[in-house]
Amino acid sequence: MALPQIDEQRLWVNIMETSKYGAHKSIHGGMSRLSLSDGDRLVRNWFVEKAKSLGCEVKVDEMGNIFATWYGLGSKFDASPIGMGSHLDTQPIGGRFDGVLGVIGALEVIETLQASGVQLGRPLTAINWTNEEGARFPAMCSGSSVWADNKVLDKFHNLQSFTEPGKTMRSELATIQYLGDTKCCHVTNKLAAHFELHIEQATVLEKTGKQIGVVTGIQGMRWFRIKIVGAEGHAGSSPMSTRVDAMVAAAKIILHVDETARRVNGFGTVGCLKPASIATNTIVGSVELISDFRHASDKTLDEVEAGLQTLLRELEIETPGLTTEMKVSWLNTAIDFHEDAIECVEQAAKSVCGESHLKMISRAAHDSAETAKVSPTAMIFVPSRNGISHNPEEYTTPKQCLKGVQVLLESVVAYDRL
Ligand code: HGY
Ligand code: MN
Ligand code: MN
Repeated sequence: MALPQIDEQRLWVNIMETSKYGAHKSIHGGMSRLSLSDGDRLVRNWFVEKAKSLGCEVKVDEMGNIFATWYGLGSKFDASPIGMGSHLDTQPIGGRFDGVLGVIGALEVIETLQASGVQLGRPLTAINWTNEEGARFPAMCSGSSVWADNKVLDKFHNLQSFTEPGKTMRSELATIQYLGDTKCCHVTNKLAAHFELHIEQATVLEKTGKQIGVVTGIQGMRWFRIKIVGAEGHAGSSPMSTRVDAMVAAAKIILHVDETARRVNGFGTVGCLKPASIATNTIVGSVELISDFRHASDKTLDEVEAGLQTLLRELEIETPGLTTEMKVSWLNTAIDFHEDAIECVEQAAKSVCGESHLKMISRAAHDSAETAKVSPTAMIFVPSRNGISHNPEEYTTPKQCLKGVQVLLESVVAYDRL
């Protein structure tokens, strides 16, 4: 029986529908839908209502992860479902496709299969993972991390907002955990497999002219959270020779991260910088920053971490009175996905677009790095225009979205038939 085709128009309308929820940060239609914000609450409610309209059973767990399960024709109630997950939260000035395509695509797969009468042995679950971005609460993939290992629940519940004193994931979850009449409950981490459709957020597919990325793994990453303590002082009368300027130390760290990344052919960024004071005429007494560093080799990441520790010691020696402290606030080792799940994606890609697919690793991190710890997992990429993401200009065409969701549908069916 030929597999049903995704409805391009309905898919696009639903992707654009999510853009209504959250603040538009630019005329380009960029999105700002921080995790557990009002915009996130609204889009979650929309997702739950849509899933219920498809006859899905909807559950919300202690991290606010939403699981919408469809028991299709022939699926056994006791069979572990095949998950299709991603995230609806965005960066503070983000795009409209990062994460969204995977969540909307999952609903589209369920709706398309429902109408086709295709027999499936397993239920299908569309998943919205909480706080994938880690932009508001600085640790990525919070929801999927706790799903994969419930022992870290308290750690993530106690995550403090980086910019809103007193706000924690727990306090914000308390305001949104119950979506309509959907009750919060513990959802076991039993998925037969997890497939995530996502935009590539780089230019490999565009440069090679391929339509689909068969993603075989994700590079490693670490977030180094560094606190620098110096001393406030008068900008006009404090001699340069006796200053303990935390901002100058921060600047040296930022440059070190950039130079190191270029040297080891990695990816180094400081996107979070929080001085204790913001005043033109006062020397900054303390600064907190978080560096995001990524590389395909965990050994290189170890060396980068050691290099940063050495730099901090040097800064303390050259500036008497300065103290520093570094913690790793987020870490994912380089991860390989599962052969059988990759096989299903490759088979689906061939069916949808012939040879126009490419095996590749992901530079960006995803919830699939967490699900891969407990379930066979693989990912599907579609191109990003000029590789732009975490930016209002993020764009993928309706046709490219369609191809990706069709591959998601056919990957899921292929896995179900293994
Ligand atoms: O940071 C990442 O790689 C993901 O887009 N949150
Ligand atoms: Mn993402
Ligand atoms: Mn992202």
